[in-house]
Amino acid sequence: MKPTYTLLAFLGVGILSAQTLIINEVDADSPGADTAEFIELYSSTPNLPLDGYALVLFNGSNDASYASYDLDGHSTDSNGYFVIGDSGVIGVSEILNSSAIQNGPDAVALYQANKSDFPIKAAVTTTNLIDAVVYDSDDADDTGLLTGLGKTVQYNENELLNASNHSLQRQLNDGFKTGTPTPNSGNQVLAITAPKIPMLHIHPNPALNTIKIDGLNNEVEFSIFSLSGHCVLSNRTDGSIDVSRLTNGFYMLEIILNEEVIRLKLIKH
Ligand SMILES: [Ca+2]
Ligand SMILES: [Ca+2]
Ligand SMILES: [Ca+2]
Ligand SMILES: [Ca+2]
Repeated sequence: MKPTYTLLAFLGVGILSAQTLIINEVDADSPGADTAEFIELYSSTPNLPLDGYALVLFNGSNDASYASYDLDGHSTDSNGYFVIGDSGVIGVSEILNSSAIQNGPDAVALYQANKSDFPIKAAVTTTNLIDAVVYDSDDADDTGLLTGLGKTVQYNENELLNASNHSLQRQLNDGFKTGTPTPNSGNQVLAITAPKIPMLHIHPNPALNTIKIDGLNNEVEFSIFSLSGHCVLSNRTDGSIDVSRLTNGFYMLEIILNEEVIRLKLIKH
């Protein structure tokens, strides 16, 4: 029966190496006095017990913890979701304490650990780290949090200038995008991608007539797409683009650089 053992060994490796529990959505800034904040976890296995896991909130100002929660006794639901948040949030299973979720630059991290391992002001660490999200609301990247949690991308909850009504939602490609919150249910498939290569910047943005692309050293192909996905402008550029003919609104500027597609949000006004 050697083939069976080989198959089982293969499946075993697959199951062990797959990430079974992730941070799926973060809503740190909610309307008014921030009383609808939440963090959503997701397990590919339904009803996954959360014994042995702890959720830790890190403060970007000192790269140390400001709150931690033991998840023992909880489990994800039949769809794989678990929500910790304010009392009015749909599907909430664990209520946040008064320190709530800071609006960034801060981080949310999931550990195989106990709350007692992370007293207030415990330093960021990758030891026993399962998943982490570093986020902000129009703030500069916090290298202390990113490095301390082994991450390279910080996500902006205010990416579409609506942080209080949007949450950060994990997408299939593993990045986060912003949209109307979906606590305890599947994330939206969202069209606007947060810039993943931070060395390219558009200015001015919002733009009136001409935009300049900082960080571009050679001529590249570009396309500008409307929110509905229509290409409204396409050409080559060495750094400036005339956008005066675009109607006001949100666009996505797509640049092909070194065979990589870079997407940047553009607002025309
Ligand atoms: Ca929000
Ligand atoms: Ca910091
Ligand atoms: Ca908040
Ligand atoms: Ca969700």
